[in-house]
Amino acid sequence: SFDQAYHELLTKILESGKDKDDRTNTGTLSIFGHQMRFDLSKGFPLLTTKKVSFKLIATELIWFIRGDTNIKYLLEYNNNIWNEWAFLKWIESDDYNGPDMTDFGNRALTDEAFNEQYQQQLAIFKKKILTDESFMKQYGDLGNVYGKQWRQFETKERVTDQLKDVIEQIKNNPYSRRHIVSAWNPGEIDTMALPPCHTMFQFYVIDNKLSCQLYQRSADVFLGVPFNIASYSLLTHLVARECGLEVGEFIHTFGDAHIYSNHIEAVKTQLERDSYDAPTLKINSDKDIFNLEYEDLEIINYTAHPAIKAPIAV
Ligand code: DHF
Ligand code: TMP
Repeated sequence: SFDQAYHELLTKILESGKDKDDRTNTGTLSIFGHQMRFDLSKGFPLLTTKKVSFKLIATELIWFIRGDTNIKYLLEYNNNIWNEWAFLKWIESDDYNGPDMTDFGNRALTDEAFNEQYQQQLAIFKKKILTDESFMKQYGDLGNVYGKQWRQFETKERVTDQLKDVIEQIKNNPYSRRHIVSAWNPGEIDTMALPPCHTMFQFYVIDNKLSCQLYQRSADVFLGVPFNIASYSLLTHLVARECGLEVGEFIHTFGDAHIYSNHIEAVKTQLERDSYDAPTLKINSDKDIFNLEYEDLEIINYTAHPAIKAPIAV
């Protein structure tokens, strides 16, 4: 099953990962270099050993495809996965004059009184993003993150719509070895709330099937990776459909693959569970990839064990 490849990665990190300090001061077990393969003709790889929200994954992917970088779109779908990184820019700005929120991610976990203050400030922030347009434009934006790089990668000479170009190339020149989209724009890294973790991907066509390989430079294997697998699998489906191809494989290649120290117990709980059959994806529309909406997508026959909560390292 699809869960098996994921469980093998978790087990490998538990067994052979090295203790490694990290930017967030959480601490990780880490390995460098790993690959998983998912045959998309066998179902859709949404994990079944813990419930993963397809809605959060699909709305985030459509947000990238739209070239959007402002969390307002996500909040309208009640998708909160990027809030912390927009909030961080807000509290570090001169316009913020509420209570001190320095290192809120770590302090919220250890100081209950602080956590209450933080939840309150975050709620105020979200409300302002949704109701105050000029605030939203300034503080809802994460900088030149994925959506910007996929659709408007800027170099000195020109602005490139990489996603549109790669789709044209797949249609007209399927056997090319240059079907690449890069989110890593070295000159713009310092403008981003978080430098891209899924750094670049490549498409490949054989036997009328489209495959996709992602290079992920840094992977939070418990929280981020279940989203990343499903997100790129969905992207492969959407691009294949756009190009009149069947789906082949999604190949997930990693640089630093880590388990945060405060996720270890959650990982052990998940590893004790048996998988269910994978669900399938249904696309209920013939809109093109750039106009498709979340409401056009459907996951069917999804049975999964309950979600497992764990704190995210900011
Ligand atoms: N930072 C870190 N440390 N790890 C990440 O995986 C990560 N991912 C980002 C941004 N920054 C990150 C964007 N993607 C969640 C999942 C993916 C994601 C951000 C957050 C997450 O918290 N998932 C939870 C619950 C989500 C919810 O229900 O709101 C989960 O249990 O899957
Ligand atoms: P880093 O920039 O210091 O590598 O931190 C980024 C963290 O976010 C790291 O734990 C990897 C994780 N991450 C994912 O695993 N998947 C994602 O899609 C994103 C955005 C982040």
